[in-house]
Amino acid sequence: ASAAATPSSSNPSTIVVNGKTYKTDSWFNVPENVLASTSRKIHLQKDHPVSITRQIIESVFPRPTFKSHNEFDPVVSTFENFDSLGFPPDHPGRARSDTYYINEKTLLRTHTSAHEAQLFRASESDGYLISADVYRRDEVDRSHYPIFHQMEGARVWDRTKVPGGDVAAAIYADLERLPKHNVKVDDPNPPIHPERNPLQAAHHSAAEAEALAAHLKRSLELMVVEIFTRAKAAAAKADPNYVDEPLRVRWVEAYFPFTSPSWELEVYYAGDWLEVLGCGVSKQEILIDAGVPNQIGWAYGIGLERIAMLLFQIPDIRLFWSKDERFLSQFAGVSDNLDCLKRFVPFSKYPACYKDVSFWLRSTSAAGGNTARANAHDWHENDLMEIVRDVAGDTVEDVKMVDAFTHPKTGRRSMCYRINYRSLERTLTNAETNELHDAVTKSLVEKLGVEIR
Ligand code: FA5
Ligand code: MG
Repeated sequence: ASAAATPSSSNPSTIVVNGKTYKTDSWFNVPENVLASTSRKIHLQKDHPVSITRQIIESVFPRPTFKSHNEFDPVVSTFENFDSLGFPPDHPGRARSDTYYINEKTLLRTHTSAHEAQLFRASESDGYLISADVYRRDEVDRSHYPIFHQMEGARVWDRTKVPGGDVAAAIYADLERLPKHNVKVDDPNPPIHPERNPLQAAHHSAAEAEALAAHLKRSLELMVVEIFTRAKAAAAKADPNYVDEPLRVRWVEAYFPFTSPSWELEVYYAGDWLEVLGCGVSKQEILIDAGVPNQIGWAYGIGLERIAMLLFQIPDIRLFWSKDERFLSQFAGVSDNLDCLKRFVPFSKYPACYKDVSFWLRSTSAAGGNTARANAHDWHENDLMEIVRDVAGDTVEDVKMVDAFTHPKTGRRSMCYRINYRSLERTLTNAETNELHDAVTKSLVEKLGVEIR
């Protein structure tokens, strides 16, 4: 029910992802640069910081309890990505303004949770990990990119297989076997809240849900402790005067259609709380649908770039996609020896060049046809973000709205965005930046039908 950035007239009728061919239809909205990145697999590239981060987290969730799956294809069905997880039909995540569709029933996964049902069904181990590239139409800035990586983790217990049939006691016994840590954790809310974060009363006793919550939280706290211990060691090696700030983490209540109760874990970093993962007690319907009704368990989804940025002090998410040796060579040898981790040393930044673009949105009556037409009623900022990315690629550092107003007489809406052009690889010439900006402006007019002011 929303605008696609690409007019259907210019869409290819089939596309190829990782060697497989897919038919497109009017839902297709994947730009070339995003399609091209589906083959990069940087989470598996030796000595790449995303891959190193994956290895460190995997070490906290070891075999044989956890089995890793790192090669799942990014193309999944709407059923796998949404329906199997209980997303309602009108959930905003399904909109074409937020998600990359290949056709009406096929998309680039927006999260690793798309593979939960199949692995619960396979039931090969007591737990699993999935690391993979995920895709979202999103804003453009230092911490957001249309492709990033997640690691999913899940752990289950089978009621019929635990000693004495007391699954809560079995979970607490496993919790006792986990290491302890002495990091300060803020967790002010009760594990279960009747309205805000409810127990699945039809399926779990409060004692079971509390046992799962305690095991889940300790497991993820240990993961963060592992990351920060390594980050601190690397920082101290780089700077003998390094004074470490004590790690602070907190649990906040959250909502996901496929867990209840649910939480997010935040880490205090550079003066602010940063969300690093979402998690919760798996909805029992998913396990029942997967044919394992006797199992109960927890699941989490973590952003690997967010963790890698903390671990290596990497300031800009675009760097993960760089093929520049000044970036990649800094991590050489780490995949084979996680203890020789080094902090990232930024290379000099090239100058930024700011350009504004101001335009009127089309009035609603002028909008029509099947192509995307940005009128005030149907304006999706992500459409603009994607056009900027599509034209200017990684030479755009960020895009910010600097002004918006509605004309008091005509009712037309005007917007102004400021685009920061900066290459990670060289100084852009003024002529070059102007050319890019002209191309962005032209594309905004063509694809969104805006009128430049
Ligand atoms: C999810 O994607 C859920 N599937 C997580 C989950 C799994 C919950 C299992 C419960 C059980 P969310 O959209 O919040 O949730 O993303 C999870 C993490 O991915 C975030 O905490 C963040 O670390 C990372 N992330 C999300 N969006 C971006 C982005 N645009 N760029 C980089 N990292 C992101
Ligand atoms: Mg979130």
